[in-house]
Amino acid sequence: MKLFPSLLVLTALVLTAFATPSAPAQAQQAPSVAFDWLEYSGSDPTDEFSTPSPDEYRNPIIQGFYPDPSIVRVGADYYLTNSTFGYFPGLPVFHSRDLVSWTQIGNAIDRPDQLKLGRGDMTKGPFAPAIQHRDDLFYIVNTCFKCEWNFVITAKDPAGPWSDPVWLPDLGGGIDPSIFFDEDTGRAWIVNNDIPPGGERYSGHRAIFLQEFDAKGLKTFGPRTVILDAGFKPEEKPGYVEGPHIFKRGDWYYLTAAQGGTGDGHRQVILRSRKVIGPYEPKADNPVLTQMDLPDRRLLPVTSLGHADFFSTPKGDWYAVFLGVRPYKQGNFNTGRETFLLPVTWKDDWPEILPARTVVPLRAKRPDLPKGSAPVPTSGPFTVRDEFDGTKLPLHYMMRRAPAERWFSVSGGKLVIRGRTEGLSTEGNPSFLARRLQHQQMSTTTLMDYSGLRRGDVAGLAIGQNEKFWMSVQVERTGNGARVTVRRRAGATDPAEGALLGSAPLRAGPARSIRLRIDGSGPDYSFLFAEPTGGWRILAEKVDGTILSSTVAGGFQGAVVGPFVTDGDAGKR
Ligand code: 6LW
Repeated sequence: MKLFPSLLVLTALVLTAFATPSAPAQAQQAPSVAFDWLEYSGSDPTDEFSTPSPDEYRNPIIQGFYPDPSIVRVGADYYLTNSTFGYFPGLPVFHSRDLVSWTQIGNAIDRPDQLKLGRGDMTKGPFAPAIQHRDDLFYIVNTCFKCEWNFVITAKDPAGPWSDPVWLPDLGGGIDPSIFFDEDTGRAWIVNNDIPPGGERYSGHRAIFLQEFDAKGLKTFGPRTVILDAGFKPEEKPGYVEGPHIFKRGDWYYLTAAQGGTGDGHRQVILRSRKVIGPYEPKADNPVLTQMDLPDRRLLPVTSLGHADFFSTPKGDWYAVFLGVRPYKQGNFNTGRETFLLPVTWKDDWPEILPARTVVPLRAKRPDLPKGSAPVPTSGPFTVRDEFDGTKLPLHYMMRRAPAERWFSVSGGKLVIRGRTEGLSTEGNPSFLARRLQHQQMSTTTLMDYSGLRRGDVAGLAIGQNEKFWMSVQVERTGNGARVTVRRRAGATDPAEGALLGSAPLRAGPARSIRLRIDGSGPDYSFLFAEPTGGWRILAEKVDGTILSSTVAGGFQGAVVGPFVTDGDAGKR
């Protein structure tokens, strides 16, 4: 464990880190708090029977809020990206060579001016991205929901930098665009979801459109054609057909899409045609992937499977990545929608991922690929300790919405966060840096030096879904001392500073360091602290954490946990 620097060194460090021409005065005023390390440790009730043998892997392959996976193979390398909505940086890019160990190599949206994430609703932002590669160039097509809508970005190196967006106005108000490069014709196409011509015949009625794409000029052209109206069995009025991808195998073009919305009714369907523009004939026993046909009341369920992307290895083995959800109680899940992998088998030129009424396997045979490793685990029980060495924040940290100024630095083995009047309940960009919750049982701990806090300022550890649903354990500077508190906001009617669930005075004295801890187990959360000379003390326990599930908090995100600092000046936290 590292020791904190003296106050003098810390002040110098903060002034250097934030000495920008535009904000020198503010930098001297604002509370700055140093976090020495952050340790995240997690496990799941399924670990015992999902522990893979050496020739197996474990599902999900990327746990936590990593929804809508899209994957591309370039030679022996696989790249995968996910949705991030209102979080910044956005669109993580992962690399793997064995499809089991995944390493995040970048974020495709990592410059605040790339997308206008704005204020407000955290679901605003990049929806389901689709990654592709052609002629030494990587492409991501995506919808920035509520910004300027559909766009394409490109990069020579998937780790970045990625270009600024080029908008694709022809794609209309639809979502989930995806590029298909047709090897045989040299032509490129974009498929996406949109309201059908003539409007919805029922609520959630959507269609899949196809339009040709100029991959050099980065624009779509020619007619935009409906290739799937409503989805599989239109007579049953399926809702929200979305996440379409086209791929080719032999002489068949396959169109695959999710339908039923992204909740429990989510499922994957597949169709095929001899021509890219159709007509597409559906597989008779669709859906090709679902858990809807299993009993509702089952132990440790996985639900909502869908949004699949199909691909093959160099040897011709086929796989699909897709999203799934692991509820702990009554459909509540705090871990968001996660990335799964399963092999695809073929019969009569139709793919099968999971036979009907089959529970998604939490362990399966490893792909026949050289075994790799990842420095930061993404699956199974694990502990990740971020020491904040070097000058860069680990790639897995995010903040709410894009920053207008720089308010943190990594230096001297510490993460220093400058508090601003944006707090955990504002619809802007609070000084809160968080990593995803990846397990049903977890413990997150940090060591914090709060000597930079002034009266009214607050700093600590928070876990949340959005500005209306969060919980925290924190130090609050009072007139003549400091106290450690637990607060919780369970909706817009709760006070912006959160309802007080627990409080303890902190001992006076020169030591201003404290360890803070949040433990979660399914819906139950505990909040603890430890002063330098004492052991852990529980401030609040069995706190209802179902507010971290999107079934309560709304939206499509999963929970995130990490350090925050709020400037008490404006009383706006
Ligand atoms: C995404 C859609 C979906 O655009 O949910 O589950 C939406 N699938 O395809 C938000 O992630």
